[in-house]
Amino acid sequence: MRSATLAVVCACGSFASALPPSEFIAVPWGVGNPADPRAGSIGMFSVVDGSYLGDLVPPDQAHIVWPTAVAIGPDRMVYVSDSTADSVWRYNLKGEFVDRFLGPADGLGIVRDILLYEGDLLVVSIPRAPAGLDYTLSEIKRFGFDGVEKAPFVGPGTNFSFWDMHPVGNGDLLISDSDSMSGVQAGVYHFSDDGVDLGRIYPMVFSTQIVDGHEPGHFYGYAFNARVTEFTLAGTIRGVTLAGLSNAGRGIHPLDDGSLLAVSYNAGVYVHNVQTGARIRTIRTGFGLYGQANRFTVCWADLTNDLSVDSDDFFAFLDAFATGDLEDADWSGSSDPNDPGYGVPDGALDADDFFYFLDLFQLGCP
Ligand SMILES: [Ca+2]
Ligand SMILES: [Ca+2]
Repeated sequence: MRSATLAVVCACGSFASALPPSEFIAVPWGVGNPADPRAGSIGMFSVVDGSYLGDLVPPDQAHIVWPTAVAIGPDRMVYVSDSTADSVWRYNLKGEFVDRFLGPADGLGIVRDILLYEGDLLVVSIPRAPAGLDYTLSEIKRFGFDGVEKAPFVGPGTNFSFWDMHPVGNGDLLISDSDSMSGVQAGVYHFSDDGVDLGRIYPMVFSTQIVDGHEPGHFYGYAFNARVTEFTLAGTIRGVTLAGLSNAGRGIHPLDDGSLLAVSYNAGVYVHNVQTGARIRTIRTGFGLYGQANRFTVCWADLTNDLSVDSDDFFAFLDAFATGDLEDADWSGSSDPNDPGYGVPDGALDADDFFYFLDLFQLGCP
């Protein structure tokens, strides 16, 4: 259920001392180790080599517990599914908490995945039952970005243990079924754009994320046992187990340098050779309750939200600045890229915001 008011809190720490990247892979990090200074954040990682670039959402101990996926809506808002809170949290692009967009009052159980789909938000919801999960009522719900629920993409009654959803390109989705406790055989399935099961492509227990492969028309499916399967809609091609990530695979994403960003739910973020499985780089370590890896492109200064950065956005900023609109005009507490307050909203409008917005403006749209 959407909150009627917008709560704006300090975004201290969000992409300080650097401009945010226009293209990045977002990986949510839960509070598996609450003492970790980055617990409860959404990190941004390089699409080229997986290096850590800063936070899309700074550490937020009040909300993110065990995040599963990130989506950026057509409204320039950041959506984070949380499997412990049975909720979808909403943040603005400055990393400030906005509200609980969806929660138990909207009929959500454990939320394993969210996906921006044809202007709506798809939500994998597995109801909680006294004895555990209730797969007889599992479904893929569908909501407009006004928070109004629509007819589900897949309604209850399939007994699927849905986990990840990935678009094929024609409206169809690849959807993983994580286990066979419901009687449905675990694996990666192909669903039509009207939510009909077209069959299993390959069997796999706890298949946690499906992404595009490096080669067009190919996909990678990841599983809890750190196994990466390369496949097409017609079937599997090859598989490799990522070294050193046994029994903890949570998310993957192809990198532009040909390697693979790998996310372990309890052990960190790494870069692996997708041919051999060998570990190439360690990006982040530690017990974190990590989620899936999703790639985004953001035009930061596009205040008019038309996927172009031009004079309209500059005048929109000036209007917001002149009317004291902190939401659109307060971006920074410093104009010095070396200052920790650079890129961190400070609740005040002054020349720092003007010069920081100019820096964002120069980034344009990639
Ligand atoms: Ca614009
Ligand atoms: Ca400011």
